[in-house]
Amino acid sequence: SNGIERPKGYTVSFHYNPRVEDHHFGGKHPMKPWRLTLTKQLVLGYGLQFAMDMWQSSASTKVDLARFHDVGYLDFLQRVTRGDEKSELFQKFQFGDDCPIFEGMWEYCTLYAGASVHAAEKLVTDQSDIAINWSGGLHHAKKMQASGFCYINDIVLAIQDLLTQHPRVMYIDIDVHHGDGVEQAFWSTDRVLTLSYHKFDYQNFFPGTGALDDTGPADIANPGAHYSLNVPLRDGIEDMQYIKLFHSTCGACINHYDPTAIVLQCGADSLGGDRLGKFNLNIRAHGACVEFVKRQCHNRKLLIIGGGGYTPRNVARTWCHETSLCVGASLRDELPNHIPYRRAFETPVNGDGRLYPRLDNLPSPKHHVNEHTEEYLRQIEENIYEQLRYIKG
Ligand code: ZLM
Ligand code: CA
Ligand code: ZN
Repeated sequence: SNGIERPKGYTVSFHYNPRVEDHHFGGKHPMKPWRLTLTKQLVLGYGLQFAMDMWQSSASTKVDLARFHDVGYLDFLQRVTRGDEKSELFQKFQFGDDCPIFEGMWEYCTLYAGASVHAAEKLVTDQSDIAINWSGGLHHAKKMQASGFCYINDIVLAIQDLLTQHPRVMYIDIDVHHGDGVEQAFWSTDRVLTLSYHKFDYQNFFPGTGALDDTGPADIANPGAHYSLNVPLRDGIEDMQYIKLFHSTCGACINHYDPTAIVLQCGADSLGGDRLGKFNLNIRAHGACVEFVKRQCHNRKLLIIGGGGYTPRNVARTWCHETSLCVGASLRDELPNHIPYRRAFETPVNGDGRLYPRLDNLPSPKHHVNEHTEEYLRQIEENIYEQLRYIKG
């Protein structure tokens, strides 16, 4: 088994359905479910399946999805076909270039949601301590609105399941975009604390929400006021800065809020060289966040989900690395020889057949000038500590 063993003292489960990866958003759309094929090939190539419970999850039913989503919206999502782009409901539910109608869309949505719900169920029934679904993490979807490549909010559904057993769930989001759909869904409860790290540039970077002082509707009658925390960043943040900021702010939040379950959205568009992202992170820095959260979870359940990530070979590298962190294995830098899509990783510009090429100084798509001063980062830290004073411990 390649020297990969099951972790001692805890169980990791991997939730996946291969049918999810065959869907296409069409033409040049940046979201490529095929990145999940690459991820799986690396995970299997390194033998990580021997360290986890591997589950083939089934599709969510409409009844499952209706625990969060509007039934009229679900009916449309299920029935709409290409050619309906001119319809009134297409407009109403905010479909468009970001969220196109494509063949098999309903199956795609129910499969990625099904895997998150199944993962949450394994945690709730104590069959698993860390559950992974790389096909989920679609954090922008709203109750009755598609948004930012997301149609169904699998994260909200999974958190709802965790809430049946857990008094406090913390949601952490390291995708380069703001986790607005999850934040909004739990705006009025103090049983979910959301914390998103993202590039923020109002009107110039999607979705434009998640400023430092966006902490939920500050209504004295709202128990959820102050339970949405945001870390707005600029372009080009680097490994050490991000890790330091993540450790201090996320660590303080976990200590203070003391959740019994944590959901970590691991969007890989915060890596350097991402087609849409603006940060300069390397794979190990992104992974350091996962490792840090895992280390806080000796007596907590942990749900690990995917999200964005638009340079498929690096998405696959990162999520394979993070799977290895979950099971406590270390992987060699030289990629396995016999993986089906080895060519996608092989040329110098594709990372030279290595698992951990440097991503922060790539000429393509582009290097981002670092706009973060130490003073800016210090102010964010202070602000987060200040906001924790409004949150019950
Ligand atoms: N136009 N095609 C992150 C979601 C980011 C909104 C600007 C659409 C794109 C992008 C789509 C082929 C997550 C916006 C963009 C063009 C209004 C966004 C289709 C290129 C293409 O070539 C493209 C025809 C498309 C979309 C770029 N869209 C880049 N950024 C964002 C949404 C999702 O990672 O957080 C979680 C999975 N949308 O900026 C526009 C304002 C629509
Ligand atoms: Ca984020
Ligand atoms: Zn994103």
